[in-house]
Amino acid sequence: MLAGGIGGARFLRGLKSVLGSGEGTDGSDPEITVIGNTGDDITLFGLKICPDLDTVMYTLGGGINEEQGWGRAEETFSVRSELAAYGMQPQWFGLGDRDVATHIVRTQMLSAGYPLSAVTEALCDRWRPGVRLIPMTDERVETHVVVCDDEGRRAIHFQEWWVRHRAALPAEAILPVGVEKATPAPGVLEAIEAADFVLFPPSNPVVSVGTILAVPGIRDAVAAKTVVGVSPIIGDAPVRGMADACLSAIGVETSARAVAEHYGAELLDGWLVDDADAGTRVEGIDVRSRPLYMSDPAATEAIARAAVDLALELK
Ligand code: GDP
Ligand code: FO1
Ligand code: CA
Repeated sequence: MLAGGIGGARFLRGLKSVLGSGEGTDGSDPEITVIGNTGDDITLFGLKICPDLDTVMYTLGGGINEEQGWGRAEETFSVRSELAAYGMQPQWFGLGDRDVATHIVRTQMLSAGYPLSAVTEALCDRWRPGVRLIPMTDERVETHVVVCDDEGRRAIHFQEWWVRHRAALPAEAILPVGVEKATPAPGVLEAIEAADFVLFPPSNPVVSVGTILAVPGIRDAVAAKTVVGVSPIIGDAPVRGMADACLSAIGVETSARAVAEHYGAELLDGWLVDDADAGTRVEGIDVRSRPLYMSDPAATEAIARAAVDLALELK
């Protein structure tokens, strides 16, 4: 599975209960491999932060703030207030005390020379997410957004656009900087090639799944497999977040049909849309409708089961 943050992590909970996982057996032969998006990554206060990897790790490992969908449960913000008291910038990004420990471990291991994939594995030794979580690449890729306002036309980090401006500054372009020179992390292409099928959870098609697919080699490897996706768009809006602003930036309409067309029939074999979008037709893609709100564990598991069943049917 390719995964962003919240949409990917929540879907994975359902998928885990449908498929089981390596955890509990010998742990070395997991049945679900997750290729995580690292385009949202940012370095602040000298710390390397990987929001989407952490969201998957905390969600599956039982450490997530459930209401918020990202960050640690029962978080406190002493470090944040102390940094602010020193006048440290930026102050628009909230780093929690518990979360900071993760970033310190990650940053220290990276400085010691370990690649991000090895660091992620080490962090997962604590959280035991029950899936194999691999970053899309070990190289630095950071999504930037070209915006234009009173301060002029400039590129800002995706997190500044998303968190500080709540994606309200119109984006002229969204660019995964560094992606063209990046290579898939060890195990990524091997996992895709060995997979029975590939699933796209209801993750952001532009800055989550789109960024992973932009790493040279990944799109072709995925296209060679049976691929089933779950629409993050229901009706004409994202279920959560500002994915519509990302889609507008790349000239794609916010609808389940337009997102499937954007991925294209070369990539997608099957596409699940919500019952609200029943009747959606996309040339070359098998579209099925069913309820797509991950409102509780049973509903989420039923969505994952439908995705797996469709993948097995189309294989
Ligand atoms: P992020 O990295 O935290 O933004 O998370 P992802 O990229 O993995 O997923 C974000 C997408 O998940 C958003 O576009 C939402 O529309 C979608 N999403 C969130 N909850 C649901 C849900 O219950 N059902 C569906 N179909 N999509 C959802
Ligand atoms: N999202 C916010 O809206 N505000 C924050 O202050 C914030 C801090 C943060 C810290 C660690 C982390 O892993 C995620 C965090 N997020 C925050 C979520 C994050 O910005 C995103 O929603 C994404 O990267 C988009 O997927
Ligand atoms: Ca993300």
